[in-house]
Amino acid sequence: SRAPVFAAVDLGASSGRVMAGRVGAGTLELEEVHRFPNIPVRLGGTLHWDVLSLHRGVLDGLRAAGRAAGGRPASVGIDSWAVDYGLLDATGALIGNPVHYRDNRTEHAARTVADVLPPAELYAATGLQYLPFNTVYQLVAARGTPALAAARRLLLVPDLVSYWLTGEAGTELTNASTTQLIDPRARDWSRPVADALGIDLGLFPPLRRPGDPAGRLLPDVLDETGLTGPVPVTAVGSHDTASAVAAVPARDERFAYIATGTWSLAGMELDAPVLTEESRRANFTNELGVDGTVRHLRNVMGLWLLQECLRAWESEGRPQDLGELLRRAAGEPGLRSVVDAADPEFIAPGRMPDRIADACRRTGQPVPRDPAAVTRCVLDSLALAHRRAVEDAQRLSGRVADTVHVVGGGARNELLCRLTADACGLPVVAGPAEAAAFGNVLVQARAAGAAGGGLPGLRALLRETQPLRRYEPAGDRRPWDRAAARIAGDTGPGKR
Ligand code: LFR
Repeated sequence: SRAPVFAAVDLGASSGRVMAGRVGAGTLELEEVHRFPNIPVRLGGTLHWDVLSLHRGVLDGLRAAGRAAGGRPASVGIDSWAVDYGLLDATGALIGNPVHYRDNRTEHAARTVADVLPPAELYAATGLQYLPFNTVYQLVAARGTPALAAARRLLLVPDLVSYWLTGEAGTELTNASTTQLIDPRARDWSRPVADALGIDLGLFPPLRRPGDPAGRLLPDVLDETGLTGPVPVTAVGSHDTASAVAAVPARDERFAYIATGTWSLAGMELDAPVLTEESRRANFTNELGVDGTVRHLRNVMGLWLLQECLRAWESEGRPQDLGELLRRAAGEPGLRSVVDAADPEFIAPGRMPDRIADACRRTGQPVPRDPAAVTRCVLDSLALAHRRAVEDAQRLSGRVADTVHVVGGGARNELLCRLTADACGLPVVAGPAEAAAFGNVLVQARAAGAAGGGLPGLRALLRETQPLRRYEPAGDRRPWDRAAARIAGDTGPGKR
Protein backbone atom coordinates (compact mmCIF):
# COMPACT_ATOMS: atom_id res chain seq x y z
CA SER A 1 0.00 0.00 0.00
CA ARG A 2 1.19 3.54 -0.72
CA ALA A 3 2.25 5.92 2.04
CA PRO A 4 -0.52 8.08 3.55
CA VAL A 5 -1.16 11.66 2.41
CA PHE A 6 -1.30 14.58 4.83
CA ALA A 7 -2.82 17.90 3.79
CA ALA A 8 -0.93 21.03 4.85
CA VAL A 9 -2.75 24.35 4.71
CA ASP A 10 -0.10 27.10 4.69
CA LEU A 11 -1.36 30.67 4.63
CA GLY A 12 1.21 33.32 3.76
CA ALA A 13 0.93 37.08 3.63
CA SER A 14 0.56 37.17 -0.15
CA SER A 15 -0.79 33.71 -0.99
CA GLY A 16 -2.22 30.61 0.59
CA ARG A 17 -1.56 27.05 -0.51
CA VAL A 18 -2.64 23.55 0.22
CA MET A 19 0.00 20.89 -0.16
CA ALA A 20 -0.39 17.13 -0.23
CA GLY A 21 2.49 15.46 1.58
CA ARG A 22 3.15 11.76 1.21
CA VAL A 23 5.15 10.36 4.12
CA GLY A 24 6.48 6.88 4.84
CA ALA A 25 9.73 5.16 5.74
CA GLY A 26 12.32 6.85 3.50
CA THR A 27 9.55 8.68 1.61
CA LEU A 28 8.72 12.37 1.72
CA GLU A 29 7.01 13.99 -1.24
CA LEU A 30 5.20 17.29 -1.32
CA GLU A 31 2.85 18.38 -4.06
CA GLU A 32 1.17 21.77 -4.29
CA VAL A 33 -2.47 20.97 -5.05
CA HIS A 34 -3.94 24.46 -4.77
CA ARG A 35 -2.65 28.03 -4.49
CA PHE A 36 -4.76 31.15 -4.05
CA PRO A 37 -3.98 34.83 -3.62
CA ASN A 38 -4.23 36.55 -0.26
CA ILE A 39 -5.07 40.17 -1.01
CA PRO A 40 -5.60 42.44 1.99
CA VAL A 41 -8.47 44.93 1.77
CA ARG A 42 -8.36 48.51 3.03
CA LEU A 43 -11.81 49.48 4.23
CA GLY A 44 -12.79 52.50 6.28
CA GLY A 45 -9.13 53.35 6.74
CA THR A 46 -8.25 49.94 8.22
CA LEU A 47 -6.25 47.20 6.50
CA HIS A 48 -8.05 43.84 6.80
CA TRP A 49 -7.42 40.22 5.90
CA ASP A 50 -10.04 38.83 3.53
CA VAL A 51 -10.48 35.80 5.74
CA LEU A 52 -13.60 34.39 4.06
CA SER A 53 -11.81 34.28 0.74
CA LEU A 54 -8.98 32.43 2.49
CA HIS A 55 -11.50 29.95 3.87
CA ARG A 56 -12.84 29.45 0.35
CA GLY A 57 -9.28 28.73 -0.81
CA VAL A 58 -8.81 26.23 2.01
CA LEU A 59 -11.99 24.35 1.05
CA ASP A 60 -10.97 24.21 -2.62
CA GLY A 61 -7.53 23.04 -1.55
CA LEU A 62 -8.90 20.26 0.64
CA ARG A 63 -10.97 19.02 -2.28
CA ALA A 64 -7.80 18.94 -4.40
CA ALA A 65 -5.90 17.20 -1.57
CA GLY A 66 -8.60 14.50 -1.52
CA ARG A 67 -8.06 13.92 -5.23
CA ALA A 68 -4.27 13.75 -4.73
CA ALA A 69 -4.77 11.22 -1.93
CA GLY A 70 -7.09 9.15 -4.07
CA GLY A 71 -9.75 9.37 -1.36
CA ARG A 72 -9.22 11.31 1.81
CA PRO A 73 -6.14 12.76 3.46
CA ALA A 74 -5.01 10.98 6.61
CA SER A 75 -5.16 14.32 8.40
CA VAL A 76 -5.16 18.10 7.89
CA GLY A 77 -2.85 20.68 9.53
CA ILE A 78 -2.99 24.48 9.36
CA ASP A 79 -0.30 27.13 9.71
CA SER A 80 -0.20 30.84 8.92
CA TRP A 81 1.52 34.09 9.80
CA ALA A 82 1.42 34.98 13.48
CA VAL A 83 -0.08 37.57 15.88
CA ASP A 84 -3.40 38.30 14.10
CA TYR A 85 -6.78 37.08 15.30
CA GLY A 86 -10.52 37.00 14.76
CA LEU A 87 -13.12 37.70 17.46
CA LEU A 88 -16.23 35.55 17.87
CA ASP A 89 -19.48 36.66 19.49
CA ALA A 90 -21.58 34.57 21.89
CA THR A 91 -23.08 32.59 18.98
CA GLY A 92 -19.66 31.75 17.53
CA ALA A 93 -20.04 34.21 14.64
CA LEU A 94 -17.03 36.21 13.45
CA ILE A 95 -17.12 39.87 14.52
CA GLY A 96 -15.67 41.85 11.62
CA ASN A 97 -12.68 40.91 9.50
CA PRO A 98 -9.35 40.33 11.25
CA VAL A 99 -7.09 43.38 11.05
CA HIS A 100 -3.78 43.07 9.18
CA TYR A 101 -0.63 43.34 11.28
CA ARG A 102 0.62 46.04 8.90
CA ASP A 103 -2.29 48.31 9.82
CA ASN A 104 -1.15 51.39 11.73
CA ARG A 105 -3.77 51.25 14.51
CA THR A 106 -1.17 50.17 17.10
CA GLU A 107 0.94 53.31 16.64
CA HIS A 108 0.34 54.62 20.15
CA ALA A 109 -0.18 51.35 21.97
CA ALA A 110 3.50 50.89 22.83
CA ARG A 111 3.43 53.98 25.02
CA THR A 112 0.22 52.86 26.77
CA VAL A 113 1.75 49.46 27.48
CA ALA A 114 5.09 50.92 28.64
CA ASP A 115 3.26 53.11 31.15
CA VAL A 116 2.02 49.99 32.96
CA LEU A 117 4.78 47.54 32.13
CA PRO A 118 8.25 48.93 31.40
CA PRO A 119 9.82 47.27 28.32
CA ALA A 120 12.47 45.49 30.43
CA GLU A 121 9.80 43.89 32.62
CA LEU A 122 7.66 42.88 29.67
CA TYR A 123 10.69 41.29 28.03
CA ALA A 124 11.75 39.42 31.15
CA ALA A 125 8.23 37.99 31.39
CA THR A 126 7.53 37.14 27.73
CA GLY A 127 10.88 37.18 25.89
CA LEU A 128 9.28 38.80 22.86
CA GLN A 129 11.05 41.44 20.79
CA TYR A 130 9.25 44.72 20.34
CA LEU A 131 7.25 44.67 17.15
CA PRO A 132 4.42 47.19 16.93
CA PHE A 133 1.97 44.50 15.83
CA ASN A 134 2.41 41.97 18.65
CA THR A 135 -1.06 40.85 19.72
CA VAL A 136 -0.83 42.68 23.06
CA TYR A 137 -0.47 46.01 21.27
CA GLN A 138 -3.37 45.16 18.97
CA LEU A 139 -5.54 44.30 21.97
CA VAL A 140 -4.56 47.46 23.80
CA ALA A 141 -5.38 49.48 20.66
CA ALA A 142 -8.76 47.69 20.42
CA ARG A 143 -9.62 48.45 24.04
CA GLY A 144 -13.09 49.95 24.46
CA THR A 145 -14.23 49.06 20.93
CA PRO A 146 -17.70 47.52 20.56
CA ALA A 147 -16.10 44.54 18.77
CA LEU A 148 -13.89 43.64 21.71
CA ALA A 149 -16.76 44.25 24.13
CA ALA A 150 -18.96 41.80 22.21
CA ALA A 151 -16.22 39.19 21.89
CA ARG A 152 -16.55 35.92 23.81
CA ARG A 153 -13.64 34.27 22.10
CA LEU A 154 -10.40 35.24 20.40
CA LEU A 155 -8.91 32.87 17.84
CA LEU A 156 -5.52 33.34 16.18
CA VAL A 157 -5.77 33.01 12.40
CA PRO A 158 -4.84 29.29 12.06
CA ASP A 159 -7.01 28.49 15.08
CA LEU A 160 -9.89 30.37 13.42
CA VAL A 161 -9.54 28.33 10.22
CA SER A 162 -9.31 25.16 12.30
CA TYR A 163 -12.47 26.17 14.19
CA TRP A 164 -14.36 26.70 10.95
CA LEU A 165 -13.26 23.27 9.74
CA THR A 166 -14.01 21.34 12.94
CA GLY A 167 -16.24 23.39 15.24
CA GLU A 168 -13.61 22.91 17.96
CA ALA A 169 -11.74 25.83 19.46
CA GLY A 170 -8.17 25.74 20.74
CA THR A 171 -5.12 27.96 20.96
CA GLU A 172 -2.01 26.41 19.47
CA LEU A 173 1.02 27.11 21.64
CA THR A 174 3.73 28.08 19.11
CA ASN A 175 1.53 30.79 17.64
CA ALA A 176 0.23 31.81 21.09
CA SER A 177 3.84 32.62 21.97
CA THR A 178 3.72 35.51 19.46
CA THR A 179 0.88 37.22 21.35
CA GLN A 180 3.36 38.42 24.02
CA LEU A 181 1.07 36.87 26.65
CA ILE A 182 3.06 33.63 27.06
CA ASP A 183 5.84 32.96 29.55
CA PRO A 184 8.43 31.11 27.44
CA ARG A 185 9.93 29.28 30.44
CA ALA A 186 6.60 27.88 31.63
CA ARG A 187 5.34 27.56 28.03
CA ASP A 188 2.00 28.74 29.40
CA TRP A 189 0.04 31.99 29.75
CA SER A 190 1.60 34.83 31.72
CA ARG A 191 -1.18 35.89 34.07
CA PRO A 192 0.82 38.79 35.52
CA VAL A 193 1.26 40.37 32.06
CA ALA A 194 -2.38 39.82 31.07
CA ASP A 195 -3.63 41.20 34.40
CA ALA A 196 -1.38 44.27 34.26
CA LEU A 197 -2.69 45.10 30.78
CA GLY A 198 -6.32 44.27 31.54
CA ILE A 199 -6.41 41.52 28.92
CA ASP A 200 -8.95 38.75 29.58
CA LEU A 201 -7.16 35.41 29.06
CA GLY A 202 -10.60 33.79 29.21
CA LEU A 203 -11.04 34.92 25.59
CA PHE A 204 -8.47 32.34 24.52
CA PRO A 205 -9.63 28.72 24.28
CA PRO A 206 -7.37 26.13 25.96
CA LEU A 207 -3.81 25.68 24.74
CA ARG A 208 -2.88 22.76 22.54
CA ARG A 209 0.50 21.66 21.28
CA PRO A 210 1.85 20.54 17.89
CA GLY A 211 0.79 16.93 17.40
CA ASP A 212 -2.36 17.23 19.51
CA PRO A 213 -5.65 16.16 17.93
CA ALA A 214 -7.74 19.19 16.93
CA GLY A 215 -11.08 17.66 15.89
CA ARG A 216 -12.55 16.33 12.64
CA LEU A 217 -13.90 18.02 9.55
CA LEU A 218 -17.54 19.01 10.10
CA PRO A 219 -20.27 17.43 7.95
CA ASP A 220 -20.81 20.68 6.01
CA VAL A 221 -17.06 20.92 5.35
CA LEU A 222 -17.06 17.34 4.04
CA ASP A 223 -19.94 18.37 1.79
CA GLU A 224 -18.12 21.44 0.49
CA THR A 225 -14.93 19.50 -0.20
CA GLY A 226 -16.37 16.27 -1.55
CA LEU A 227 -14.49 14.30 1.11
CA THR A 228 -15.83 11.29 2.99
CA GLY A 229 -15.12 11.38 6.70
CA PRO A 230 -13.75 10.94 9.14
CA VAL A 231 -10.92 13.38 8.39
CA PRO A 232 -9.00 14.40 11.52
CA VAL A 233 -7.36 17.79 11.96
CA THR A 234 -4.04 17.75 13.82
CA ALA A 235 -2.44 20.73 15.56
CA VAL A 236 0.95 21.53 14.01
CA GLY A 237 3.39 24.35 14.65
CA SER A 238 0.59 26.67 13.52
CA HIS A 239 2.94 29.66 13.39
CA ASP A 240 4.42 29.30 9.89
CA THR A 241 7.88 30.11 11.22
CA ALA A 242 7.61 27.33 13.82
CA SER A 243 6.77 24.85 11.05
CA ALA A 244 9.49 26.23 8.77
CA VAL A 245 12.23 25.93 11.40
CA ALA A 246 11.07 22.40 12.28
CA ALA A 247 11.89 21.61 8.63
CA VAL A 248 15.42 23.04 8.64
CA PRO A 249 17.46 20.09 7.33
CA ALA A 250 20.23 20.51 9.89
CA ARG A 251 22.69 17.72 10.67
CA ASP A 252 23.51 18.80 14.20
CA GLU A 253 22.99 21.73 16.55
CA ARG A 254 25.66 24.04 15.18
CA PHE A 255 23.44 25.95 12.79
CA ALA A 256 21.75 29.28 12.37
CA TYR A 257 18.65 29.54 10.19
CA ILE A 258 17.06 32.20 8.06
CA ALA A 259 13.43 31.53 7.19
CA THR A 260 12.98 33.89 4.28
CA GLY A 261 9.82 34.91 2.52
CA THR A 262 7.92 38.11 3.13
CA TRP A 263 10.04 38.25 6.30
CA SER A 264 13.53 36.98 7.05
CA LEU A 265 13.43 35.35 10.46
CA ALA A 266 17.06 34.92 11.38
CA GLY A 267 18.48 33.28 14.49
CA MET A 268 19.14 30.02 16.31
CA GLU A 269 17.20 27.16 17.82
CA LEU A 270 17.67 26.84 21.58
CA ASP A 271 16.26 24.69 24.35
CA ALA A 272 15.66 27.63 26.68
CA PRO A 273 14.83 31.31 26.14
CA VAL A 274 17.43 34.08 26.43
CA LEU A 275 15.76 36.76 28.54
CA THR A 276 18.74 39.01 29.18
CA GLU A 277 18.67 42.78 28.87
CA GLU A 278 21.30 42.47 26.15
CA SER A 279 18.98 40.24 24.14
CA ARG A 280 16.14 42.72 24.58
CA ARG A 281 18.28 45.62 23.43
CA ALA A 282 19.32 43.61 20.37
CA ASN A 283 15.59 43.17 19.65
CA PHE A 284 15.81 39.40 19.68
CA THR A 285 12.68 37.39 20.30
CA ASN A 286 12.04 34.03 21.97
CA GLU A 287 9.22 32.31 20.14
CA LEU A 288 8.18 28.78 21.03
CA GLY A 289 8.87 26.00 18.58
CA VAL A 290 7.98 22.38 18.00
CA ASP A 291 9.18 19.81 20.58
CA GLY A 292 10.02 22.19 23.40
CA THR A 293 12.39 24.34 21.32
CA VAL A 294 12.78 28.11 21.41
CA ARG A 295 13.44 30.27 18.35
CA HIS A 296 15.77 33.04 19.39
CA LEU A 297 15.68 35.33 16.38
CA ARG A 298 15.28 38.79 14.95
CA ASN A 299 12.63 39.82 12.43
CA VAL A 300 14.30 41.27 9.34
CA MET A 301 12.07 42.82 6.67
CA GLY A 302 12.74 40.12 4.06
CA LEU A 303 11.54 40.09 0.47
CA TRP A 304 8.69 42.40 1.47
CA LEU A 305 11.04 45.25 0.56
CA LEU A 306 11.28 43.94 -2.99
CA GLN A 307 7.60 42.94 -3.24
CA GLU A 308 6.60 46.47 -2.30
CA CYS A 309 9.02 47.97 -4.85
CA LEU A 310 7.55 45.72 -7.54
CA ARG A 311 4.06 46.89 -6.56
CA ALA A 312 5.14 50.54 -6.75
CA TRP A 313 6.80 50.16 -10.17
CA GLU A 314 3.75 48.34 -11.45
CA SER A 315 1.42 51.12 -10.33
CA GLU A 316 3.72 53.69 -11.97
CA GLY A 317 3.19 51.83 -15.24
CA ARG A 318 6.64 50.21 -15.39
CA PRO A 319 6.08 46.60 -14.34
CA GLN A 320 9.22 44.50 -13.91
CA ASP A 321 9.85 40.86 -14.59
CA LEU A 322 11.29 39.40 -11.39
CA GLY A 323 13.63 36.88 -13.03
CA GLU A 324 15.05 39.52 -15.35
CA LEU A 325 15.37 42.01 -12.50
CA LEU A 326 17.34 39.55 -10.36
CA ARG A 327 19.65 38.75 -13.28
CA ARG A 328 20.35 42.45 -13.77
CA ALA A 329 20.78 42.99 -10.02
CA ALA A 330 23.46 40.27 -10.01
CA GLY A 331 25.39 42.35 -12.55
CA GLU A 332 25.15 45.60 -10.55
CA PRO A 333 28.12 46.69 -8.43
CA GLY A 334 27.69 45.33 -4.90
CA LEU A 335 27.34 47.27 -1.65
CA ARG A 336 27.03 50.72 -3.21
CA SER A 337 24.17 51.61 -0.87
CA VAL A 338 22.59 49.67 1.96
CA VAL A 339 19.71 50.32 4.34
CA ASP A 340 18.90 48.83 7.73
CA ALA A 341 16.62 45.98 6.70
CA ALA A 342 15.57 45.40 10.32
CA ASP A 343 14.23 48.95 10.71
CA PRO A 344 10.51 48.97 11.66
CA GLU A 345 10.28 52.04 9.41
CA PHE A 346 9.74 49.58 6.55
CA ILE A 347 6.80 47.66 8.07
CA ALA A 348 3.97 49.74 6.61
CA PRO A 349 3.01 49.29 2.95
CA GLY A 350 3.49 51.94 0.28
CA ARG A 351 6.08 54.14 -1.49
CA MET A 352 8.90 51.63 -0.90
CA PRO A 353 11.38 52.86 -3.54
CA ASP A 354 11.04 56.39 -2.10
CA ARG A 355 11.50 55.20 1.47
CA ILE A 356 14.62 53.26 0.47
CA ALA A 357 15.91 56.38 -1.31
CA ASP A 358 15.24 58.45 1.84
CA ALA A 359 17.23 56.01 3.97
CA CYS A 360 20.17 56.12 1.53
CA ARG A 361 20.12 59.92 1.45
CA ARG A 362 19.93 60.13 5.24
CA THR A 363 23.09 58.01 5.55
CA GLY A 364 24.99 59.86 2.84
CA GLN A 365 24.98 57.04 0.29
CA PRO A 366 24.19 57.16 -3.43
CA VAL A 367 20.47 56.91 -4.13
CA PRO A 368 19.68 53.87 -6.32
CA ARG A 369 17.31 54.90 -9.12
CA ASP A 370 17.07 52.12 -11.68
CA PRO A 371 14.98 49.08 -10.54
CA ALA A 372 18.04 46.80 -10.90
CA ALA A 373 20.07 49.09 -8.63
CA VAL A 374 17.23 49.26 -6.09
CA THR A 375 16.96 45.47 -6.17
CA ARG A 376 20.70 45.09 -5.58
CA CYS A 377 20.46 47.55 -2.68
CA VAL A 378 17.62 45.49 -1.16
CA LEU A 379 19.45 42.17 -1.50
CA ASP A 380 22.75 43.56 -0.20
CA SER A 381 20.83 45.08 2.71
CA LEU A 382 19.10 41.80 3.48
CA ALA A 383 22.37 39.87 3.39
CA LEU A 384 23.91 42.43 5.74
CA ALA A 385 20.95 42.17 8.13
CA HIS A 386 21.19 38.37 7.95
CA ARG A 387 24.83 38.53 8.92
CA ARG A 388 24.14 40.84 11.83
CA ALA A 389 21.35 38.59 13.13
CA VAL A 390 23.44 35.42 12.77
CA GLU A 391 26.34 37.06 14.64
CA ASP A 392 24.11 38.53 17.35
CA ALA A 393 22.32 35.20 17.83
CA GLN A 394 25.63 33.46 18.53
CA ARG A 395 26.89 36.19 20.82
CA LEU A 396 23.63 36.45 22.81
CA SER A 397 23.19 32.71 23.27
CA GLY A 398 26.85 31.73 23.62
CA ARG A 399 26.39 29.10 20.93
CA VAL A 400 28.33 28.63 17.70
CA ALA A 401 27.00 28.16 14.18
CA ASP A 402 29.12 26.64 11.41
CA THR A 403 26.31 26.57 8.82
CA VAL A 404 23.50 28.91 7.88
CA HIS A 405 20.33 27.20 6.66
CA VAL A 406 18.16 29.29 4.37
CA VAL A 407 14.62 27.92 4.08
CA GLY A 408 11.41 29.36 2.65
CA GLY A 409 10.75 31.09 -0.67
CA GLY A 410 14.02 33.04 -0.49
CA ALA A 411 15.95 29.75 -0.77
CA ARG A 412 15.09 29.91 -4.50
CA ASN A 413 16.75 33.33 -4.79
CA GLU A 414 20.33 32.45 -5.80
CA LEU A 415 21.67 35.97 -5.49
CA LEU A 416 20.25 36.35 -1.99
CA CYS A 417 21.72 33.01 -0.89
CA ARG A 418 25.13 33.79 -2.37
CA LEU A 419 25.26 37.28 -0.81
CA THR A 420 24.14 35.83 2.53
CA ALA A 421 26.97 33.26 2.46
CA ASP A 422 29.50 35.98 1.56
CA ALA A 423 28.23 38.38 4.23
CA CYS A 424 28.10 35.75 6.98
CA GLY A 425 31.41 34.18 5.97
CA LEU A 426 29.71 30.80 6.44
CA PRO A 427 28.37 28.16 4.08
CA VAL A 428 24.70 28.54 3.28
CA VAL A 429 22.59 25.42 2.74
CA ALA A 430 19.49 26.49 0.82
CA GLY A 431 16.18 24.62 0.88
CA PRO A 432 13.55 23.46 1.20
CA ALA A 433 11.65 26.45 -0.18
CA GLU A 434 8.34 25.07 1.11
CA ALA A 435 9.72 24.58 4.60
CA ALA A 436 6.54 25.63 6.44
CA ALA A 437 4.48 23.06 4.55
CA PHE A 438 7.11 20.37 5.19
CA GLY A 439 7.15 21.11 8.91
CA ASN A 440 3.36 21.06 8.94
CA VAL A 441 3.21 17.68 7.15
CA LEU A 442 5.99 16.08 9.22
CA VAL A 443 4.39 16.93 12.56
CA GLN A 444 1.10 15.45 11.37
CA ALA A 445 2.81 12.36 10.02
CA ARG A 446 4.60 11.79 13.28
CA ALA A 447 1.37 12.15 15.25
CA ALA A 448 -0.18 9.53 12.97
CA GLY A 449 2.78 7.18 13.36
CA ALA A 450 3.92 7.55 9.73
CA ALA A 451 7.23 9.21 10.66
CA GLY A 452 9.35 8.57 13.69
CA GLY A 453 11.72 10.34 15.96
CA GLY A 454 12.32 13.77 17.31
CA LEU A 455 13.32 16.78 15.23
CA PRO A 456 16.68 15.13 14.34
CA GLY A 457 14.80 12.18 12.80
CA LEU A 458 12.42 14.40 10.83
CA ARG A 459 15.36 16.50 9.65
CA ALA A 460 17.26 13.40 8.54
CA LEU A 461 14.27 12.41 6.38
CA LEU A 462 14.38 15.89 4.78
CA ARG A 463 18.10 15.60 4.08
CA GLU A 464 17.67 12.18 2.51
CA THR A 465 14.80 13.16 0.26
CA GLN A 466 15.02 16.86 -0.63
CA PRO A 467 17.41 18.61 -3.01
CA LEU A 468 19.52 21.17 -1.14
CA ARG A 469 21.97 23.63 -2.56
CA ARG A 470 25.19 24.68 -0.89
CA TYR A 471 26.84 28.11 -1.29
CA GLU A 472 30.40 28.50 -0.04
CA PRO A 473 31.32 31.97 1.21
CA ALA A 474 33.59 33.83 -1.16
CA GLY A 475 35.67 36.94 -1.11
CA ASP A 476 36.54 39.45 1.44
CA ARG A 477 34.35 40.32 4.41
CA ARG A 478 35.76 43.82 4.82
CA PRO A 479 33.43 45.52 2.31
CA TRP A 480 30.54 44.17 4.41
CA ASP A 481 32.08 45.65 7.55
CA ARG A 482 32.40 49.02 5.84
CA ALA A 483 28.80 48.86 4.57
CA ALA A 484 27.61 48.01 8.07
CA ALA A 485 29.47 51.04 9.44
CA ARG A 486 27.70 53.35 6.97
CA ILE A 487 24.29 52.57 8.48
CA ALA A 488 25.36 51.97 12.07
CA GLY A 489 24.62 55.55 13.05
CA ASP A 490 21.31 55.80 11.18
CA THR A 491 18.71 57.46 13.35
CA GLY A 492 15.87 57.39 10.85
CA PRO A 493 12.16 57.69 11.54
CA GLY A 494 11.82 54.03 12.53
CA LYS A 495 14.51 54.22 15.22
CA ARG A 496 13.53 54.46 18.82
C1 LFR B 1 6.21 35.13 8.92
C2 LFR B 1 5.59 35.64 10.21
C3 LFR B 1 6.63 36.07 11.19
C4 LFR B 1 5.85 37.03 12.02
C5 LFR B 1 5.12 37.77 10.95
C6 LFR B 1 3.87 38.46 11.36
O1 LFR B 1 5.22 34.77 8.01
O2 LFR B 1 4.77 34.66 10.79
O3 LFR B 1 7.21 35.01 11.95
O4 LFR B 1 6.63 37.86 12.84
O5 LFR B 1 4.84 36.79 9.96
O6 LFR B 1 2.90 37.57 11.80
